[in-house]
Amino acid sequence: MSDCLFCKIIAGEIPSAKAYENDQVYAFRDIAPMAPTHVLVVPKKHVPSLAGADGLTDAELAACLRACAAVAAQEGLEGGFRVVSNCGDDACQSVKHLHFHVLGGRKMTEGMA
Ligand code: DGP
Repeated sequence: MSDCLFCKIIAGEIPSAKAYENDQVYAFRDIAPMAPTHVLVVPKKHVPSLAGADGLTDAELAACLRACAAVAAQEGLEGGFRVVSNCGDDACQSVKHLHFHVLGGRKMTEGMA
């Protein structure tokens, strides 16, 4: 999508700190990290959120979760990590391109909300 921030990042039109990439997925460091490791994993195909995941094949959706695990391993998050995908306004999703936050490198808080 031409007006989508993350599509522009995937296309290299906006710079990002790449953390991981394969044919289906691009991952880069969040501009405002909330943990020592905070990487955003995004499908290269534009869908607005998890609620729009029907726009991805099962393989493309699975590739996102596999990439989250690959990022965690690459970043050395042996102690654990958290994966979050905000979906819609009630979840405070600010960028309307499906993405998964991979957070780690410190003890997470117990609450998720
Ligand atoms: P969410 O609120 O779940 O939609 O998360 C969007 C994230 O995207 C937020 O943590 C900040 C990050 N972000 C926004 N703009 C940019 C950008 O231009 N570059 C990078 N690397 N991250 C961005």
